[in-house]
Amino acid sequence: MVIAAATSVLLSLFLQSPPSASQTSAPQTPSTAAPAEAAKIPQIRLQRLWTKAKLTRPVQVVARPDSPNLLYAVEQAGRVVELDLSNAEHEGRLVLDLTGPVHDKFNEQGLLSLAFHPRFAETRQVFVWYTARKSGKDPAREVLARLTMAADGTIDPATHEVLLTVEDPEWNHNGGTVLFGPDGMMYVSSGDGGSGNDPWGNGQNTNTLLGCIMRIDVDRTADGKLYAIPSDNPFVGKPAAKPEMYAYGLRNVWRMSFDRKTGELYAGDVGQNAFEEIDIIVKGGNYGWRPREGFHATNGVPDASEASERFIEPIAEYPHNDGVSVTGGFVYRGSEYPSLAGVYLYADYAFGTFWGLRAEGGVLKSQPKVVMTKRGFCPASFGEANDGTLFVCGTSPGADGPGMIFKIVAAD
Ligand SMILES: [Ca+2]
Ligand SMILES: [Ca+2]
Repeated sequence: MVIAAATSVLLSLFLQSPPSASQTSAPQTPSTAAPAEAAKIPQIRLQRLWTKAKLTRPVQVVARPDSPNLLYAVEQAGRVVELDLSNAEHEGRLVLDLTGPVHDKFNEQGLLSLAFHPRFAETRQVFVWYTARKSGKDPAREVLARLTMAADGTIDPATHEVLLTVEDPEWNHNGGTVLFGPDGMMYVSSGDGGSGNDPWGNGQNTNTLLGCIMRIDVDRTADGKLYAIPSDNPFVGKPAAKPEMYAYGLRNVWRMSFDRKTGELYAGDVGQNAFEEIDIIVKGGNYGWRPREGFHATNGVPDASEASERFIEPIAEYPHNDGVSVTGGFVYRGSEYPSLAGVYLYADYAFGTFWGLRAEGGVLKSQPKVVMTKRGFCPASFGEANDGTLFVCGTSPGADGPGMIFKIVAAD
């Protein structure tokens, strides 16, 4: 999936003895800690759901906006499985098989994300982001597509309409999350194209849709496309820039989410060989890749020795002693666990370490704290129910084991 390293390297990582909690140091950041009470971050534990559901490589779990109980597991190969929160015995129901157009030959390829339209009850629209193979005149690419859910809850692949494609030179770094913001716009994260160390310079190139976060309006059409560009997008009318672009300088934002209380967009940007980072994405922001990785200059790139006004620094990072592939999560806004309120949870896909932090206005208020470690579990994605309950899905043991979904529970 979103591993920075090749699978063989990942396997060697699993064979190393994992770092102990005492070795897991908090990132060095210039922020000062908030008062102790505000800074408290509880430990969490995971409560397994749907043990009878057979899931293969679930990479996302998404709530349906018009239902309190229906969740959808996105399987990387291209299937979507409906699960009912009111039925612990639920075995899951296959509602979409998109394995035809989806290409998932390599680890980071496949059906990567799904989003329901914010007015889903009215539109019945769902959106997907996936990798597609080179075919005829079509290059290898990422595809953003729209489908329509039928009254019986299934999605006919024949309703598939392609909104946007991004040509992609390599199998790795394909983004990507598709989701809607509080402004009703769609946001999509892409990867820098792939290989290693961004050999094409896509991260700093505003004239490609690789290495960025896009923002589009899927409720309008314009210029012969099935979407429109919001007039206040930061690169509208600028030379040598894509008007879809909202923020750039990103290596591979695998998972991102909006804080439903503050409207802030949190993104986990997967690092190269040294640091994983959490960013708060703002309009027009340049997040530094490839000159910077986490809070650090990268080797061999001029003019990157210190942060400049060109770059927005992350709010948190962790070094590759502590993990190698960040899975961005959610800010907890549910009511069931008041101690978790306002905590942003995220994890490392390879190490199974979970952290919590608190931030306000783009500034870190509580240093990241390890809130749980589940070795051998690969947390691919977090998910959020309509009531703010958080979930995490992934595979265990290793990347090819059975797929599992857990509810996140505050342990203290
Ligand atoms: Ca790629
Ligand atoms: Ca960065």
